[in-house]
Amino acid sequence: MTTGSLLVADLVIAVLAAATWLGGGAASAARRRPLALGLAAVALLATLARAITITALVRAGWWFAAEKVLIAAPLSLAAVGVAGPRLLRAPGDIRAVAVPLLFAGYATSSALLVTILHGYPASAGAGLLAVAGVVAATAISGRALGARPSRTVSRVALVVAMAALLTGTGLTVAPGAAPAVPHEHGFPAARIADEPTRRFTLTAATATVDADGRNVAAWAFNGQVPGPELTATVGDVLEVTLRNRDIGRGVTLHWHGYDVPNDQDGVPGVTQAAVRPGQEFVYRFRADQAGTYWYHTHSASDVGVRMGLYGVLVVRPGPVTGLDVTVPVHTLAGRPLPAPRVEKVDAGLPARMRLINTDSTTHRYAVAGTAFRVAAIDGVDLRGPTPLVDTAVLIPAGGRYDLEFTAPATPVALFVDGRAVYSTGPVSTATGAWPVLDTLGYGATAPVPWSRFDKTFTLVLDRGLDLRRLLPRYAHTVNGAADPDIPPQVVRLGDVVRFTIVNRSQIVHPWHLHGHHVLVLARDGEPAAGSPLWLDSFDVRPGEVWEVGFRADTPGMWANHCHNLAHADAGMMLHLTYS
Ligand SMILES: [Cu+2]
Repeated sequence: MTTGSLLVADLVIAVLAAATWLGGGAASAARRRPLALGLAAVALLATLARAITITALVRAGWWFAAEKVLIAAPLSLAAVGVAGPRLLRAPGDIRAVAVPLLFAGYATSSALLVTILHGYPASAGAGLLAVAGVVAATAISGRALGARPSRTVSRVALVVAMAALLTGTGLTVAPGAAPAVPHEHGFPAARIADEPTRRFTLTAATATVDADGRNVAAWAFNGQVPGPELTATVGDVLEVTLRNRDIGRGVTLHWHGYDVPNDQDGVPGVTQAAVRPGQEFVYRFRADQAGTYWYHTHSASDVGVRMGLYGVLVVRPGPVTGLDVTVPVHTLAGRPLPAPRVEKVDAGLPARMRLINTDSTTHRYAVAGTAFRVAAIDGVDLRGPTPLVDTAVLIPAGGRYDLEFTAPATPVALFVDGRAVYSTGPVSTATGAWPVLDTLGYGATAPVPWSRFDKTFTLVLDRGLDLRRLLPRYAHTVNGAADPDIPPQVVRLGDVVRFTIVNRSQIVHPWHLHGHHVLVLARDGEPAAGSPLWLDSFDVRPGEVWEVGFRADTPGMWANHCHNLAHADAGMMLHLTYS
């Protein structure tokens, strides 16, 4: 069983336990004896079953189980300890066990709420608040059912609640917020003045564009979605003038995966101010990495990218030989882009398909009709990629895969989530059942270039109630905090840095560090076994633990966030900064 399914199973059992304890309490209050005993029996079993799921989660990693061990387990023990013996005595009047059963229900429910609303890390305050809630609810129920009110119980509730408030739940104490850093070093323009320069102008504006045969409202660069394809040859200087005609939320250009100098990175409030309507900003950097990349706005990035402010950036090592197609996949107003394209290709030609996922969720790609290799991921060539047949690849949000093959005499087709997007002739193949490539075991290995790490950071991804804002929100959190309250990660130039990224939530988080490619070291404790994977976007699925490393060699302040941009907007964003 994967850790992801264990997390789900544990949650389902916890909900079942809480619901049946509460149901049993209500049934006994209503003197429905058989129903009360039946529900209580289920509750008892479910509560005991959690011992198994919690133990398994501890074995998967303390991050997955901390609050369950420290808060849920004691509360569950209290539930069983209080309700169990009274049930066994099987009282003549079933109403006598109503309060103990309700107590058990409150105990298991409040532990559940700690997991759902507070998550990781466990805090004394959250535990005490949970206990105070249980005591108070039990006292109120007891009174409502005519039991003698107990002064001791009320006092205990009060003391525990006070202690909880004093300790703090961890949700109300703001650690140092990430400071906004003005860009202090400009790119030395003189140094690149003589080199071949590719100049582009991108004007952002509201527009109506055709999406899969229907006119939809969009935000577009130069009136088109995706924006113009920017191409360059290694060694060129790219000079891109960004203009904003009427995008009220502001626009920037972030060069996704392209490790540009920090002041060209296009993150508003961090490396530059957002470009407002009527303003412009000129980006200039040398194209010294070949590969497949993309650009997109980083201002109000969730809505901005979704509405169409993105495009392809391809840097080639030299002239194109054979077929070279880019396939930036996007969902615009619920319609899939790009439109299917059919192209006749001569047999024997070398072909490269550059697949780009510009959405916020994973897409599944499958090439039918030929063997192929995954030549590059996230712009970096793989080592010794072997031919694959009838195999699908999953590309995370923001990720790019370059597939290579030699065009056969028979038709080839690329399917994205089962939809034919590109073909050289009619192909009807069901690709849905194909196995998915695990890139961590693909290609030829090479040793990890570092033997020690100067800095190690752990990022535990979760959800939690964020009470630090005017309006509380159910945030996507890192280590229990949400943007802008996640402390920045501080490194020194030259440090070798390791990230441990843990997903204890129920959804995929495509992780994206700006300014650096990271080398995958291990997933779930298994060292990466194939070609070195230098990634800028990778899916951390529920229950997964990723270890990645990189050398801190590009000074500045860099965004480090989930590339499901709605998650980033809802708190899952922090910064890596150089001291
Ligand atoms: Cu996410």
